Amino acid sequence: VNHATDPAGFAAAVRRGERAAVARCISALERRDPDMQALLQGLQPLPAQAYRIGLTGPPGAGKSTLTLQLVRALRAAGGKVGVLAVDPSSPFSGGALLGDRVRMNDVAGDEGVFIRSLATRGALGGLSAAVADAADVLDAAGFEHVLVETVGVGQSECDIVRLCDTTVVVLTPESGDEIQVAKAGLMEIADLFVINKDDRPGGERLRAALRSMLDQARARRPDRDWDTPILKTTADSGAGIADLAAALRQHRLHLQQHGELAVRRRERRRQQVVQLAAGLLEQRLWSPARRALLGQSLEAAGGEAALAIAQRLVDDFLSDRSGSST
Ligand SMILES: Nc1nc2c(ncn2[C@@H]2O[C@H](COP(=O)(O)OP(=O)(O)O)[C@@H](O)[C@H]2O)c(=O)[nH]1
Ligand SMILES: [Mg+2]
Repeated sequence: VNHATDPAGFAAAVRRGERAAVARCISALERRDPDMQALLQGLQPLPAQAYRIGLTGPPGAGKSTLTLQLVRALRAAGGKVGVLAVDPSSPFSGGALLGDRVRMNDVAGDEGVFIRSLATRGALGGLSAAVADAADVLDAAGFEHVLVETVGVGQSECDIVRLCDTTVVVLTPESGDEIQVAKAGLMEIADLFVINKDDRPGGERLRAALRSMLDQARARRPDRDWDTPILKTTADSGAGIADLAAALRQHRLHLQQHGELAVRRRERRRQQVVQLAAGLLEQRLWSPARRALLGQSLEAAGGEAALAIAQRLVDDFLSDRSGSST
């Protein structure tokens, strides 16, 4: 089924969870295909059943390995599991982690598991919008869990994390992580901490450091009634994964019982709309005519202030709205 010639049939195939259709749908959204609005429209209303779990942390912390172990654990409880990996350093392929010695053949051959790497940047709404849309596609296709892996270093990664219901921050006993945590503001976004590579020394020291930082944060925000757990895992061997899966279930329950899940999801939609609106505006602003105008302004001698040029371009855009769409 082709989404251009038979949009309704294509949407139905996605909803039935047909893998090829799901994959092509996500690819189209990743490219920010011109048809994507119609594509997404065909998937409405979303079941809103997919629980989104974000895993973030420094490169090499073991997020991908941990993700695959979690896929296994979640699959054991039934329900389909999708993975969206936004980590160019450790790409997935066919359900396996490329270049990794952990072979997960049970995951790779499992029809109930869908794994995709995403890497598009700069398109409409940015990478986080593409990830949000891909998660919606998996939701429409009947996935119960969507795991989102992202390298936790910058603003765009934090945006992606905010798309999730539960956020796991993955660290390792190696020194310096706790400073990164404080700097990157990961303290605020973590619902759960995982100290991975617990086969190495230093895990207890990091746990104590995190605990004291969490206690300080708690003193500042006494309204937060979720006591952020700090778990230890060895993703390579699978040690601690069952406890992590249990903690994730607990956090989900906590959000549901406190009405916070609905609040988070509403906030997520708000962010999605705000980002998309900004993207749409930007597309309209940079029409060929205005790009030419920008070029001319920069060519013109005189060292005009950048803000003045920007102001003129925006004024031109605003006065142009009612006329032809140049
Ligand atoms: N020693 C040890 N190595 C691990 C553990 N978990 C993952 N690794 C290894 O760490 C490396 C990076 O793992 P990866 O999952 O790609 O990390 P990511 O960059 O955070 O996704 C790989 O070689 C893994 O095999 C662990 O618990 N202990
Ligand atoms: Mg990775």
